[in-house]
Amino acid sequence: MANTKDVIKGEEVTLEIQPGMNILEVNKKLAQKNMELLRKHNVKAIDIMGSIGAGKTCLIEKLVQALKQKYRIAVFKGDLTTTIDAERIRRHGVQVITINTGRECHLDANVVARAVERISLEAIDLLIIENVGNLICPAEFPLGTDKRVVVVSVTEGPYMVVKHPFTFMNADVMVINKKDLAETMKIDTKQLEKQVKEIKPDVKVAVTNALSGEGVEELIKALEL
Ligand SMILES: Nc1nc2c(ncn2[C@@H]2O[C@H](COP(=O)(O)OP(=O)(O)OP(=O)(O)O)[C@@H](O)[C@H]2O)c(=O)[nH]1
Ligand SMILES: [Mg+2]
Repeated sequence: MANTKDVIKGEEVTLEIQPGMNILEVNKKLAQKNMELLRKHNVKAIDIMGSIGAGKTCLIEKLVQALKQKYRIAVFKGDLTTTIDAERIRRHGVQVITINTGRECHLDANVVARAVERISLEAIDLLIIENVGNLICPAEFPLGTDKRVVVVSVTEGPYMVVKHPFTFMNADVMVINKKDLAETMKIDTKQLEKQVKEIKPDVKVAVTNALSGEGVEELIKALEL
């Protein structure tokens, strides 16, 4: 079970917002501060976004397994109320902090700053953040990471890219996951790749099976890790 120190509850979180301040602007400033702090300590950080069940946690497990010899890793896991994913990731021997957001459908730079206070930045080189499962809300709230990843799975159908352009405009890497189910779902991953490149020409794309680990090396390259 998680130590209570490893769980941050949504109700503890307060954003210091003055009347008239724009919440997105405040978040941007806090994200900048997070980025400066992480860079000062040479910690690379990655924000992993994507819809519910797209395979974010499975991919993080595979990334941790592949990278834990090379980097000292910590993971922040955003979830409404549970610590289920945190337990899954913790099995791989890395420090995990759960950020329970309550009713919020995304993490923000403020809660991430709170979580950063609970880890020793001297003791890590890589911070992986699993955002709350949602393809829309997290995009508007940068956290101060070096890279932003959007995970989609072929089981979400053929239109998730064209229907959510704003999410992909903010992404450095798109993962098309569950490639083992592409044929059954009649999804052409090349078509999804073409669509995302029309929205964000420099986005990198990795096509993965997060259960077998196929494509994870491609993802690691796309993340420049
Ligand atoms: N067939 C197949 N199943 C997968 C793959 N990746 C993940 N799954 C399954 O999809 C389900 C959801 O995977 P998770 O990793 O929990 O997804 P998630 O995005 O973290 O979900 P939330 O945190 O709830 O938003 C699980 O049952 C996984 O076993 C894949 O590449 N292929
Ligand atoms: Mg998850």
